[in-house]
Amino acid sequence: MNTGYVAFIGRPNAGKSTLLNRLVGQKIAAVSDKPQTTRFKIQGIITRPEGQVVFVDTPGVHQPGYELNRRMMAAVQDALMGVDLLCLIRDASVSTGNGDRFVLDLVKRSEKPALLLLNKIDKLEDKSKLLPLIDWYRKEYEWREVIPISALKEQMTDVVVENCLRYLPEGEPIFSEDELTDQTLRVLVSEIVREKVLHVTGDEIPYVTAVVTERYEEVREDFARINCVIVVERNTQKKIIIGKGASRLKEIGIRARREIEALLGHRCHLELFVKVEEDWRNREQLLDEYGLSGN
Ligand SMILES: Nc1nc2c(ncn2[C@@H]2O[C@H](COP(=O)(O)OP(=O)(O)OP(=O)(O)O)[C@@H](O)[C@H]2O)c(=O)[nH]1
Ligand SMILES: [Mg+2]
Repeated sequence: MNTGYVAFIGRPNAGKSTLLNRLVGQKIAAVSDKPQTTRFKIQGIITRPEGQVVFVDTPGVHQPGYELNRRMMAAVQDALMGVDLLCLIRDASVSTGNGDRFVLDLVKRSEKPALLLLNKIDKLEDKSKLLPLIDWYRKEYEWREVIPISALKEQMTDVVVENCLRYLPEGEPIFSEDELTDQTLRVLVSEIVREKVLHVTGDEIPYVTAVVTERYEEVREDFARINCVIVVERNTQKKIIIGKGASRLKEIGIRARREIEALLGHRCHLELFVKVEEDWRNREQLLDEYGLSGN
């Protein structure tokens, strides 16, 4: 049986986390149409009779501006080093840019076996547009396979699993069969809240928001009390998140609670606070506290 680690790497918004969630069959990574949604490594595990694959979702590759971003890129490097196989995930519906060259160079430098996954093919009316893209990438690296997929529509995702299993080394399973992720409930909860913040707010907020689960208490077997803190950098941003008459914060709370309850399989009380921490993205101690350690 084959077993091992497979890292997803690519530019922001390529669909890495969408694919992770689809393959595992459960929402474990936040997804949004805003870039830099993922901030740390997230493992998703699938176990089949033929073997076990531990997928490692990573932050989208970008130029670091803050200490937070530097740590996000350290997490990418860490994943590159620590896995048996890479999947470069490329949004096939956008044209090639410097960012793609940069990601490709990371793969080349790793010298690891890699699959090229051309994602979002559901957006391509004319599938022959894939051919020049495949040509371009084939000239640059010896891909074990090139697979056009749609993570969103779950097209060809089984083929991804088959091929990962094929190219992983022989070995015994690392995790037990019922384990789906390495993420704790607290982190899953805070990521659900952060995702809802991204969905409900506009373009400025994504980069300046962190969410921490400060209290998680199973009051009864079928009821939990949860407090999350939404951290922003300025008072104006706090106002945006709270909204008129707290309408936006309520909306975030309703959407997050719905998903948290589905995850837990029972009801919960979710309380949200918004807190201002100036320049938190550059403060090492706060980043450590928020679980953004970079490895
Ligand atoms: N049409 C289409 N949209 C997709 C597909 N896969 C992902 N998306 C969308 O692309 C956006 C980004 O998806 P994510 O999964 O968050 O992308 P990511 O690569 O994890 O992004 P970062 O975490 O920022 O690096 C979301 O709006 C997804 O719904 C796909 O196959 N087809
Ligand atoms: Mg992501």
